[in-house]
Amino acid sequence: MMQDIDRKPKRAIVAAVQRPSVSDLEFEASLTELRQLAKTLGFEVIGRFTQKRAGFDAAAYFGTGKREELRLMREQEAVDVILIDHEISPSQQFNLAKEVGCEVMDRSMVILEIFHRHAASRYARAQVEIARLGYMAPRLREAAKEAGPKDRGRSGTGGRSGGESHGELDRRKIRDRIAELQEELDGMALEQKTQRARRREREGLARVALVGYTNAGKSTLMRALTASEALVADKLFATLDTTVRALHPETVPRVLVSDTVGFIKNLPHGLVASFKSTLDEALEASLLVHVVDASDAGFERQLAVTGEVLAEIGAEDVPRLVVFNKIDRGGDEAALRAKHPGCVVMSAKREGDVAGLREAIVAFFQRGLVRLREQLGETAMIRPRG
Ligand SMILES: Nc1nc2c(ncn2[C@@H]2O[C@H](COP(=O)(O)OP(=O)(O)OP(=O)(O)O)[C@@H](O)[C@H]2O)c(=O)[nH]1
Ligand SMILES: [Mg+2]
Repeated sequence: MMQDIDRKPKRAIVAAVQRPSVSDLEFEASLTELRQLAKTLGFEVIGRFTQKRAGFDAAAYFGTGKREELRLMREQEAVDVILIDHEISPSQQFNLAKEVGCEVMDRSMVILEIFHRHAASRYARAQVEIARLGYMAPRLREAAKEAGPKDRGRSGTGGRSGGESHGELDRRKIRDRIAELQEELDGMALEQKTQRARRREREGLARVALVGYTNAGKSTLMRALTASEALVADKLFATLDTTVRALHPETVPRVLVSDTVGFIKNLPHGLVASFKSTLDEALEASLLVHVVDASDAGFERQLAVTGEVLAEIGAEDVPRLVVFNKIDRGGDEAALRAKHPGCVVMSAKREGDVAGLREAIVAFFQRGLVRLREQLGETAMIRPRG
């Protein structure tokens, strides 16, 4: 799709239809986020294009007149790619690209592309490939439909039987590839499960997972809490694989911390499944540390999105500690404390604050130990949830 990393950056514009139900604030926050996503992909965002409309145009997302305007803008500004801040249908995407005359990517495709570039492990790569193939399949169908019956006459290679079109062949190939990848993933998942069980036996059950919106500072906290080298970057979706390390210096009980993939609104469907398995690790935690970027104007929305995803993956009952991070950059500490009793307000850049968070985590598990000693007499272990 986009292998031209070495060439000069693609000139992109962010574009969206604002429906009446969406407030200006919400609309702008979402567009800003799309800009950040584009930046993460190395695009140069040179402008924006928006329309207020009762709904999306069924044929091509923007209304007829607006499409013409967009075509002119594309010409004048030498735009390479238009980024749409919604998930649009394959035919809307196809029609819009044809009319405007350049590549059109929707929000899902942008996110998938970032995941594709950042996936490092075999496991993450296979998950992202499945999601991408699932996204591409209906779009290839759309292109094949457009190519029409001419397509049937062309000679192909490989096991193509008589009357099968390229579109059908591609679809079959995609299905086979997805099945193959799924099998590979199942194997790896089993392996990971065994590893986790072994670790549980060896290390006990004091487990905490850092979860939250992308770029909230989870990996930064992971580094600070465990003195490890987690990848920290001012990029969206820097972390795709779950990593696990012990709290440092060591504590009683020994507490394992895992860093996890970040969340975002309108996560492509295919990726929700990937999240589920990547987050299995987190689901086994006895405590979720929900990290929120308090300095972000849209933090309330990020808080809500994370809550929704956690519910979707079945983690709503795991005890949760809400951490408002990046308070050194802004945010109203008093208001946060009043609205979210029991929360931690901090900066990952301040040693004292990190120590405070560490104490809060240890205290949680020590309370668990005391409770369990009372229940069981001597065999002191932290009880897994459920
Ligand atoms: N000023 C300030 N910056 C912070 C703080 N915590 C993290 N950052 C910065 O925020 C950016 C994102 O941090 P990460 O730790 O990579 O965020 P993450 O939540 O792991 O992000 P993903 O892996 O993309 O989901 C980095 O540039 C950090 O240096 C903080 O408390 N204050
Ligand atoms: Mg990270």
